[in-house]
Amino acid sequence: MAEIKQVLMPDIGDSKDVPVIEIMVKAGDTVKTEQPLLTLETDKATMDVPAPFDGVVKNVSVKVGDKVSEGTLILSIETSATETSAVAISTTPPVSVQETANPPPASSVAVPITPTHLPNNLTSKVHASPSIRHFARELGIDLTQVKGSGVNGRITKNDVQSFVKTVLAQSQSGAGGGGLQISAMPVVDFSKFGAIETKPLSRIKKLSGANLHRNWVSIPHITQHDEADITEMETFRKELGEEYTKQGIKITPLAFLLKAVVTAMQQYPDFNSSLDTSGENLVLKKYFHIGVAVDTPDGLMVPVLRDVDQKGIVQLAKELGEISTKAREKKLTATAMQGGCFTISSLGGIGGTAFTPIINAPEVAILGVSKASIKPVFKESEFVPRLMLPLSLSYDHRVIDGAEAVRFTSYLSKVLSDVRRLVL
Ligand code: CAO
Repeated sequence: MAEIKQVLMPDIGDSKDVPVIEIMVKAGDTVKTEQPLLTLETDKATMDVPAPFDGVVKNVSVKVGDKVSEGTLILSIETSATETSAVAISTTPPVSVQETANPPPASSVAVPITPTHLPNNLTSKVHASPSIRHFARELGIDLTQVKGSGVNGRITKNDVQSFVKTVLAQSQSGAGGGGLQISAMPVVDFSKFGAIETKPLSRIKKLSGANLHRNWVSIPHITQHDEADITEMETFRKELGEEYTKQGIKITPLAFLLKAVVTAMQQYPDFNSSLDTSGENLVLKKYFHIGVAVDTPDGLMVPVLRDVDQKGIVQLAKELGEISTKAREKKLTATAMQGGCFTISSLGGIGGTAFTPIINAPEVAILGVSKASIKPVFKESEFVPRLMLPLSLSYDHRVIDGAEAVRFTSYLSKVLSDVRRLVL
């Protein structure tokens, strides 16, 4: 049969009129033996008063700020039939809680108070009960980071839970991640300084933004700049252009770049790899699918050209035209953007002298291309005008060393300077 039992304050040594600083239960709560009911604070320690047995709290007789001494009624608990019979044998008179230092007689069901001693000088910035400290330890929370909302800045369970929620929300919103401690962006009311208008980001920008951010913060990027003398390549390209324009194929420097990049990847196979999930092995790919960044009105898209090693310049130029049109008309399928080994981002049709492209993970490198321009180059004792193409190779420094990167760009530059090498 269920029975209602009173829980009284036990002997707490010399301390009298000890303030209750936190109450963890309320009427109706089911409690288990040793579950903390409330916390007291003497001038030397904070103590949790645990439940002496399982049951349901019927009534809490104290409130935060009340002062309790030995014998004060704390609360009453309704025990279940099984519990009652077990307790009945061992309890006379009403159940009380006692300190560990003063073990209860065998016939009692007394449960020890669990004290945490404060430093002698009371300079500890953290005010939290043992149960809260235990809770925080389980979650790996450093309590010095948590702001207490209880009496005298005491940290409550709610404070710890709110702290965890805030940290999670920050990492999900991209404010940090992977253990990075990044302070939140300042919130600025721009309208205080002048007229403004709010324009939502496109769906593509939102999706690619999250990936770009992840790649930027999680990959140690280095960008190697170089330039290639494409004077002869350009003469050849123009000759081809005259021939193929009639067939509706536009041959831009990018078709040559695709082919030259693959030749360099064959020479330096680490550029055609990805780190496996353990981060301890490289997965080397034997195929050559190259992604091309395409600027569309809705944002950047990266369709992938398959088996570039098996295709000629004209075929690549044709496919380039097709995929960029599809991208701009939003007709690309998800599959068309998968499986890339390396990416080329060409801004050469627009301008610029160099930039630092962001690696398209899990690839390990990306080639940025800026606008070719005629420059004086010192050759055989005189300056001659040459068409120079700026190259910016960003690479994952966990996989590729600086020396290998500059060997890659030097090789690429050599191939572009003499495109006959593409057929070797
Ligand atoms: N130097 C000088 N001229 C160049 C050049 C270069 N590196 N690359 C292209 N050009 C020329 C082309 O020959 C063409 O000239 P003509 O019309 O006189 O023949 C003109 O610039 C325009 O070329 P294009 O841009 O139409 O073609 P492309 O093959 O070079 O590029 C594509 C195709 C889809 C990659 C490009 O249109 C594009 O979208 N680029 C932007 C990519 C991007 O946004 N990257 C940024 C990623 S980081 O945010």
